[in-house]
Amino acid sequence: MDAVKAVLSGNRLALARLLTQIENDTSEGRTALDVLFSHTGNAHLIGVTGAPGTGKSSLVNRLAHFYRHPPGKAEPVRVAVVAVDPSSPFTGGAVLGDRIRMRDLAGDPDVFIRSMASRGSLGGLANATAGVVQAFDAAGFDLILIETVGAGQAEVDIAKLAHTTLVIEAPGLGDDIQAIKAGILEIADILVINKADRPGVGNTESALRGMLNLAHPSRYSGRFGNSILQAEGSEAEGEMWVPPIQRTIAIDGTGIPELGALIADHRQHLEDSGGITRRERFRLKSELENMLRETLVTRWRKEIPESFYQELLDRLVAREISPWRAVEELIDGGAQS
Ligand SMILES: Nc1nc2c(ncn2[C@@H]2O[C@H](COP(=O)(O)OP(=O)(O)OP(=O)(O)O)[C@@H](O)[C@H]2O)c(=O)[nH]1
Ligand SMILES: [Mg+2]
Repeated sequence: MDAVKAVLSGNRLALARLLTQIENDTSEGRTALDVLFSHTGNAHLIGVTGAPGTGKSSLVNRLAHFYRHPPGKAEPVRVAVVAVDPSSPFTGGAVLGDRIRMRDLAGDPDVFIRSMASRGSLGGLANATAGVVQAFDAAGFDLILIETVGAGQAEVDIAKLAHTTLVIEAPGLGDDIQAIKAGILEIADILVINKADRPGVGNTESALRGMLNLAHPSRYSGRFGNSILQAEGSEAEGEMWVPPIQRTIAIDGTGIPELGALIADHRQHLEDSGGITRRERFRLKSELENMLRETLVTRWRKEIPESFYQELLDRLVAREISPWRAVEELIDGGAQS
């Protein structure tokens, strides 16, 4: 396949075209991913998540710069950015963020930035994001930064997609404690307090430390770090990683080298502890399951006549049948038609 060859040899236009195919879930895109998959597994995937406006895009921009112009004698690496915005199909916020970044990183052939349009279900978006990440990985990008906004399932899905998850907080988002959800702490490998130039940064940091201690009372007994992965038994004792807290100011770059060093530390930790292998297995398992779920539902939905579905929904609303009964009838109905 010429398109695949072009992508593997670093052709940006071919890559851009492929990303569109993947996003639209075309058969061409799927075929390409089939071939490309054996070329993946080299990139370090970094999730960047947090509440709207905390400075995720600005930080991602700074980090991309840092990796392109590393301190000392370190070699620059190739960086891809995926901006996912499942919550706001209309604002075009992701696109605007792109333009800001484009201005800074424009013309660098080893940086590629892609915004994911919000369409279809969350599951569809997660699948498309996973596909885009695979394409970047196969195309030889060393680091892939994945930005998502919001608080909820999207963050959890990102944590499953990434090797290292950064959770971004900022001072002055109303009540400090309110802005910091325990759930989001659980997915964090590194906690970033951005906008450290703003008043209240000390309060935010102590609130975070308090939450960390509350969420993980057995902090030094091995139950710490990314607890989603731990819940799956994917991280064993002795792999303890205590999520560090780093202050940053994305507008002037303060704290970015330190953040870069923490990301490298986490990567090293995953490699030293063997956690990277377990994380990869868990990552691919959740990708597989998400895809399976999405595919089964889509396939089944095509087999069910819309009128039959609506009729059952009517009966459900009228309390004539229970949801469980409705599911059974829908599945049987699908089998009969
Ligand atoms: N004072 C200050 N402002 C910042 C800092 N980082 C980002 N900002 C500003 O905060 C605003 C939001 O920054 P973004 O980088 O777009 O934040 P975001 O989290 O990507 O926003 P969404 O993608 O919309 O959720 C912009 O006006 C930035 O210039 C910082 O460290 N200090
Ligand atoms: Mg943003």
